[in-house]
Amino acid sequence: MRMTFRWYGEDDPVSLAYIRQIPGMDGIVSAIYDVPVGEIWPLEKLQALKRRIEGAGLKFEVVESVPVHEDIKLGKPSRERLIANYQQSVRNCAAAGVKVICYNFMPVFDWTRTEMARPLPDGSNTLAFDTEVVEKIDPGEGIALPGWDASYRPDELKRVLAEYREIDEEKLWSNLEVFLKAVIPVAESCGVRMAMHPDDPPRPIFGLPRIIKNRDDYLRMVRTVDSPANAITLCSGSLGADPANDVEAMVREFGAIDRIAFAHLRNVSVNADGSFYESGHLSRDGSLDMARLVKAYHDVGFTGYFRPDHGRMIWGETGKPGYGLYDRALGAVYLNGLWEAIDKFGDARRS
Ligand code: DNO
Repeated sequence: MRMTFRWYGEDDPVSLAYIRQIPGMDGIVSAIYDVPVGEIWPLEKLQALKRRIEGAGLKFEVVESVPVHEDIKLGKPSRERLIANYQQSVRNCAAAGVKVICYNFMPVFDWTRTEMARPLPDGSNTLAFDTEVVEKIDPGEGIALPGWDASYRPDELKRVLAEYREIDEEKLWSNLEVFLKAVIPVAESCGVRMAMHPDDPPRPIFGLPRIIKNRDDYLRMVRTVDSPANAITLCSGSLGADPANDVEAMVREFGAIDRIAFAHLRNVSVNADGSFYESGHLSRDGSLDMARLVKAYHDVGFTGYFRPDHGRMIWGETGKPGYGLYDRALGAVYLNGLWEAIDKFGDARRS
């Protein structure tokens, strides 16, 4: 297991120098943020990012994310050019030493929350999702939710949502299949693993289809193109937001066939109606047993990348919701602590 930390580039209020000081920190997860979605990530930019990160004493082997253009998900004719661009971005990432590319196939919205700073009893605040609030929203009337990709103007959002009226889950699957069949062989040939992030939360929202929500979806995905390069970003917090998902069993099943390339580890406190808030990382703080999860990774001999996922805002820190320094650093240390204890004292030891 290699411990990594997400860094949003020069605009990130958290500095590489501080990240370096987190005990056990090995690498940075980052992206090129100033290239429009669908265009090729230039090799020079990737190399400059790599130099910057390595100059701070950290590795740069994981990208999160190379975004997939909506036209690819919609299966429009322009996807041919866009997929060719994506293939070139994958090659360029590989040429810059990247080993894993995290991506997702969620229509229109990436992760969705209804609150960016819900106060918790201990004085910290955190990201939260209230099912009732989301159910009351009529996307046709505009969506005023914090945090989601604000790159759409209201009229554009209406247009893209209208385009998705034609796309049901099966259509989205067939568009994913086209994408995987084109991109995975390229990734495989240049030594990169594509790692699909689950839908967050793992259910359809705003009437849009969502197809990477649970074990069966991932099984279908990995079977679509049988290659080690067709891999998973197993995000415990996203999948754990559906109490029906047995996240530990997923780690064991997909870990055993070596299809997990990247693990996002965070805890969530989930209600029966699917509402949740992002708790501290410890097992006792949320609905997931983090020790059992880490044990499962250890048992399957996981050699990929871990990252502590979102943290709460603690100790008065302000910044990008979910991506402050302090609570994520605590998460990293906790996860490293669990790993070391299991490594030394666990019954299913592996080297
Ligand atoms: C949120 C992240 C997601 C994730 C993408 C992966 O904080 O987990 O935005 O990076 O869905 O493509």
